[in-house]
Amino acid sequence: MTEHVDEATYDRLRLRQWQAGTAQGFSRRTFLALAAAAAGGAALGPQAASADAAGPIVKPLPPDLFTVFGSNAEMRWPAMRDQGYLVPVDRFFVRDHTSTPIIDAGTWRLTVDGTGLRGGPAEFSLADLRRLPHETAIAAVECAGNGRSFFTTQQGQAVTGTAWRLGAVGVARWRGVRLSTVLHRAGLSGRAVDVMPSGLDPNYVTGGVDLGPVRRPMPVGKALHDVLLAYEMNGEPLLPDHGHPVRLIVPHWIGVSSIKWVGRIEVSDQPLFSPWNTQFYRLFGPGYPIDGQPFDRQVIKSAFELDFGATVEAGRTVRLSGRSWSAGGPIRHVDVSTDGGQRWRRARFVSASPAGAWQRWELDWQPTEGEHQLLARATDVHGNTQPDNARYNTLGYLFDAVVRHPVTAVAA
Ligand SMILES: Nc1nc2c(c(=O)[nH]1)N[C@H]1C(S)=C(S)[C@@H](COP(=O)(O)O)O[C@H]1N2
Ligand SMILES: [Mo]
Repeated sequence: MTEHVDEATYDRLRLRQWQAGTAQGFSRRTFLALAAAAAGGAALGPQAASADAAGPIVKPLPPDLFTVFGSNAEMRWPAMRDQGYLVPVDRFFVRDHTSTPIIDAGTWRLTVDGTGLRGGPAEFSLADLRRLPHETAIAAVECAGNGRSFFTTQQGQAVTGTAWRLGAVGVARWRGVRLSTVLHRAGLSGRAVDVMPSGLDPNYVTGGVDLGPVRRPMPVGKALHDVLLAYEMNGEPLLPDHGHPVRLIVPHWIGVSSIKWVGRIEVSDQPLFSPWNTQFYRLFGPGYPIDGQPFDRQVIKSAFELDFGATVEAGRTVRLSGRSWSAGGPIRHVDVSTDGGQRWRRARFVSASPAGAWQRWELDWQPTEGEHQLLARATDVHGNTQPDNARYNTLGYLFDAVVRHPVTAVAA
């Protein structure tokens, strides 16, 4: 069966194929026509989707747990302070391109079709999937734009898209069937190259153009390697907002790969493209190729379990806590500064991280009265570490730099 090529090789190859105009599904010509149309009208960009007045997200979004941006809601980090390893579903971030659909699990079907199958389309009901061997995996889902607002507030750079702080990430225990099991049942052929799941949520319309259902391809090697078709999150059926009845979980890849409300999976013997790996989710900007640099993997980040601008008590020991995570591998160590980056101390790990999805840590601190800047810098087992500055790209993806976190210590 096809080997699991590394993402860099896959991305380089797809960029060349895209530039050569050999794109199935969404051609470079369509892309250029759209870009020209958009130049005369509304700006292109994921933020352009209008938020539905009826409320695009179904679950409650209490202000102590979430900051809401239209059809997106980020978790407020203090909500994790007294929690265990997993993010409870009531505070897990939501990112909808349009709105959460309500899907009847009884009539839902998954269609698998395309030139990468030996025969015709295959259909699966939820009961069919539940009868197949199941697996559980603890994995993070993180939006590629998590941390985007710091390009502006910390680096003074203009970016478009939802102004996330650091709460567009969550770790959960997912249960479902391996995508490889379903693809083999559907008659996967040895000629299959790409696999593209699409969602059943409303089509994404931006700049007056209907871009169709949210969908994004991956190489067959990744699809067979570690991808799950999940129907449970933290031991319960998925909530509507998180993809009920079935979503993909694509470990280590940017959140948009983990298609929610999956209804169709196209398997192709040709490279596939969609707006979500061409006009969005590419790195554009000075120093990147004109057509954008494709990418799939997340980077490395850290967050304090504290609000930005939080108030703490001066003169007493404050237990700082936080989490760090890297798509490159488990975290090896985390260094924390409480004085704007002059002196650094190593944080102590809170329990092991068997799943490797993220690492909890803490550090005691005795603040003096006044304003302080907290910083946390993680390093993973492969030596990936957080830089002082994230590499600029106009859509504001992959912010990996150390974030400056202001707090005020006041006398009791
Ligand atoms: N069908 C569909 N799948 C989707 C999306 C969407 O809008 N529609 N959003 C994607 C993006 S950009 C992210 S970051 C994750 C968010 O998953 P969550 O809402 O469960 O946290 O879902 C992804 N899957
Ligand atoms: Mo995302």
